[in-house]
Amino acid sequence: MKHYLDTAEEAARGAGKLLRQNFRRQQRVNAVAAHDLKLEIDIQAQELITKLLLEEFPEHALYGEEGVAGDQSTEHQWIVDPLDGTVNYFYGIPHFCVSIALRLRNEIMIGVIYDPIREEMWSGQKGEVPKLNGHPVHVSDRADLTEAVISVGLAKTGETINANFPLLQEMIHRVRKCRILGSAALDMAYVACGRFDAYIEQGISLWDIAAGWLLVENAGGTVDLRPRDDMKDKYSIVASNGVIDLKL
Ligand code: LIP
Repeated sequence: MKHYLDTAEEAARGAGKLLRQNFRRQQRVNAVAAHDLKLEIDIQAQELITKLLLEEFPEHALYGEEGVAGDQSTEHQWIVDPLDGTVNYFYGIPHFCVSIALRLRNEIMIGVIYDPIREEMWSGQKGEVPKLNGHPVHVSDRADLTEAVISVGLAKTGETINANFPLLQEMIHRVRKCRILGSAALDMAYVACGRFDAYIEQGISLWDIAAGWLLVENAGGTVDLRPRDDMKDKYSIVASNGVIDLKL
């Protein structure tokens, strides 16, 4: 597992360096939607990660936001979001990351999230306390909802905004603060190290939260992930420190 983790960190650093070097430069936009953008650099970052991981592990497969590589039925599948927080990146907002997870059969075994601007690397393997830049992290122990700071994601379509907005309206009166920062993977990393007490979002993709799922659970928190019947390949997620009751 250690070799998988080291290689995942190396791939995250490589993609992170590419994103940092091109940050706040002219970006090639491949697709525009009302609440989302697709950038060429998303694809370049995923190509770099795919090269670094599948050259080291040719028998593995990769499932990413920008496409798949290898036989998806194989036991080892890397789940990758090469640039989580794409809209932040395009607008020069320094809140985005690289997210890499390894699924073995049906279990997430490795999780790495790298913020190349703050140079923060969260990494962990199943059964071990995850680390932030080499230091063990743990979820917060805040149980009182009125004192909580939570993150709410609105996702990226009119449909998902309509699904998430009532939750935001409800929670904003129950907690101290709600934050909408635009990167699910960093939201999960922030729950894992106790910066947020919880993160909720409807209509999220597996690549946005797979690495964070492992980090939050191994840092003492809980993750409730449910497939959405009404949205293809989308999930609803409630990630928390495990002691707070969001009363959802
Ligand atoms: C983003 C997620 C975020 C969500 C955004 C978008 P992307 O992922 O991390 O939580 O609210 O709509 O889905 O598209 O930047 O990889």
